[in-house]
Amino acid sequence: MPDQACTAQQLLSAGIRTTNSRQLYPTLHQPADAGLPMLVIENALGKTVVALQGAHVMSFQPAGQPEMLWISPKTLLLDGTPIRGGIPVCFPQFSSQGGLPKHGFVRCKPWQVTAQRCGDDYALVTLLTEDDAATHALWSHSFELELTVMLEADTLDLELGLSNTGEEALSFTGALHTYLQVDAIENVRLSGLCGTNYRDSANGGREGREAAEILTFAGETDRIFLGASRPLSLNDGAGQLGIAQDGFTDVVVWNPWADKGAALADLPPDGWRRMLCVEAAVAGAPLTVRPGEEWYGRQKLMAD
Ligand code: TA6
Repeated sequence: MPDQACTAQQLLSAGIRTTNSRQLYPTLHQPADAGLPMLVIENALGKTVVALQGAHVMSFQPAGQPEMLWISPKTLLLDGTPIRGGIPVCFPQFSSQGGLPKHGFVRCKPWQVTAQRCGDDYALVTLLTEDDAATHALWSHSFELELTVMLEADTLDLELGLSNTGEEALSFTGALHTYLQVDAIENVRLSGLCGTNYRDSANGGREGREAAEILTFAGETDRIFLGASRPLSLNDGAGQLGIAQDGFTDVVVWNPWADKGAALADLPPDGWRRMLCVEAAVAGAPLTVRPGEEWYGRQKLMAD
């Protein structure tokens, strides 16, 4: 079927619907919480869920396979509060690399749905956020930021698009801060980063070059792999996931491990054992987008 906007009937058969987080995640609310609006794509290809707050992908479950993303059972789905897990969109600042709120401000902002499309072998939704009075109070630039979430057979394809709609050049860092669900972190093997230079955020920003053919995990890990562009493969003993990216300059790999994990109020005591963040990022150095120009970054998760 050619690429096209869906009619209401086609949306229904493509399994695209809106709901409230209270229906999907009843345990992640206090009794008085109103819940957050969520978009669900659920059809023969599998399932993905996207919160309108932050265009935050909550779930990716290919047909016949387990859930690929990890959501903390202690996160609260509350207006204006970052969600722990899934795929936070971090923009226009990665982590604490500047004076903005950590990981920028779009992860707590409401986004609007601008497109819903489907074909025989895909279904997608596009969400948009842009500058407003609240963002101008923090950051002077005018921008449009779009995330397209496309479900295909065994694959989730995320494309982040930035337009500079202002009169001045803007510089940004950011990430798709993907929390992958793993069986047990001690059994995880991640390949594709050998020979890549990194900055070790868990070690005062010390620089090094990755010598291991396969990364394994035995303690806190928080590394920015600079200029990493090869596809990655993650194996946790229970399954395998391919991870590819484009446009993003770096890969960030993060697990807080037990001590730092215990300091995070929205992580359960053993939460750190069940997750690994493999992030498509612009974190080594900011990128600049001139007035009227655009930038695109993509991360693809491919289940075997
Ligand atoms: O991407 C890694 C990182 O910057 C870590 O240093 C860690 O702080 C993590 O993100 C989570 O950040 P958050 O603000 O969501 O707790």
